[in-house]
Amino acid sequence: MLLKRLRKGYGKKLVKLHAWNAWIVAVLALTGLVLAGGFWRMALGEGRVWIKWLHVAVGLGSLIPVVYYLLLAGKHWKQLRGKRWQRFNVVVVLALLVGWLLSGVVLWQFRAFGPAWSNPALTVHDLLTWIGLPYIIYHSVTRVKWLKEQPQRRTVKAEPAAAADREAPYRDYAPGGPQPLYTRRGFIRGAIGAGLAITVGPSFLKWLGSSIGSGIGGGTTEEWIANDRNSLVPAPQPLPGSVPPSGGGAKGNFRIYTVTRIPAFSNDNWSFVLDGLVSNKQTWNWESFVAMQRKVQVSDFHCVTGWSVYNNTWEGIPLKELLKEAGVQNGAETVKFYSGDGVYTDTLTLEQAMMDDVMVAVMHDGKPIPSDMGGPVRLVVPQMYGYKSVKWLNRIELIAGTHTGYWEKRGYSNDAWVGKGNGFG
Ligand SMILES: Nc1nc2c(c(=O)[nH]1)N[C@H]1C(S)=C(S)[C@@H](COP(=O)(O)O)O[C@H]1N2
Ligand SMILES: [Mo]
Repeated sequence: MLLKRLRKGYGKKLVKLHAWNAWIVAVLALTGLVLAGGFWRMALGEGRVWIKWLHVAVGLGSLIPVVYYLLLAGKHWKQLRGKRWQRFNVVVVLALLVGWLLSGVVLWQFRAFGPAWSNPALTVHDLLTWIGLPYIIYHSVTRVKWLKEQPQRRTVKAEPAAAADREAPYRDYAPGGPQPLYTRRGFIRGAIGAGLAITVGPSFLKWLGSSIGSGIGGGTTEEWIANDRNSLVPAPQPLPGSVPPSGGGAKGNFRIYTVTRIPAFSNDNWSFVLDGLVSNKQTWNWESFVAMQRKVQVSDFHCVTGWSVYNNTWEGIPLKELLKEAGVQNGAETVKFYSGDGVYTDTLTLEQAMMDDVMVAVMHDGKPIPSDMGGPVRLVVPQMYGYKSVKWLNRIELIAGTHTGYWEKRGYSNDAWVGKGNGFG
């Protein structure tokens, strides 16, 4: 029987399994943190897409040890009779792996599932990481051999110690529960636990606050201007549809993404250019730009990494109107958008650019768009994934032929429609 064969040499197998699992979790943790960390968006560029595939592949691969363990689990479980702490540990690790795997599959196939699935999947994936990673770090650090051994036993020669260590994965901390705090080991574990709580805790609470809370912070327009790195004057005066926001206030939070440092602008160095294959090339300064007629619209915003912000009230100039004013010439095929960060670009076809809801936005929920969200001016393309919504927009050029945008160059699909994909974008 398969099971019987599996169980032969089962002790060694469990040790190996444990080691494999540790490596898988380590790789997933590292790649996952790189993918989530804003810093790496700048530093990695194309490498980020490879890391994403590595993360997905290893993540899918984690199914193997899980299934393998489940085949051996019966025997292991019996062996752990009475060892509540160890049984608890097994259940936690299994639950983490399965939870990460399921939510990860949804995030990987975000287009097939759509935002209604990918939003909760991302929350679950994050939550498991916030709980699971510190748990696993604690688990592995406190199990390092020297922590487990009594001071006098640490003098034992290398050979037997190594042999004893092989039993480590299923030796208990202490029968029946964790060590009391007043022993040396208990104290060190407690210290490590506290250290983790102190380092991870604040970011966790921040994340928790932002997942539960809605919208970006409160405050008045004056406060925003005073605190923002873009000090452009005069501030745009919101239309009635913006104050109060006709969408009722955004639900959810933007994760701030940038591939450069966040650029800062002032009246002196900011301009907006519309050029290329148009009859009236134009350059605006801030004063003339805020003087243009704006509109208000409510829309949802979706990112390919799984998060969405619903009911955004954007106020700005419909791109359609700008293009009409400019007089698009025959031969223009693509609308190319430049970010004032000097690096990021993206495109829409002329036809896509003429959609009613594509907006050159200057206000969000009745306030000037803060610099980290792409202010003073950002593009908003509600029907497409967020990477089309170029932040710090300062130039629109009409070109013949095509151009490949920043993320498209790095593996993202040029087709960014939300909810129209085939699942393999
Ligand atoms: N200039 C610039 N624009 C950008 C990006 C960027 O990194 N740089 N990221 C894009 C992506 S992938 C998304 S999801 C949204 C995120 O907008 P937010 O940072 O306001 O949340 O901006 C898009 N526009
Ligand atoms: Mo995105």
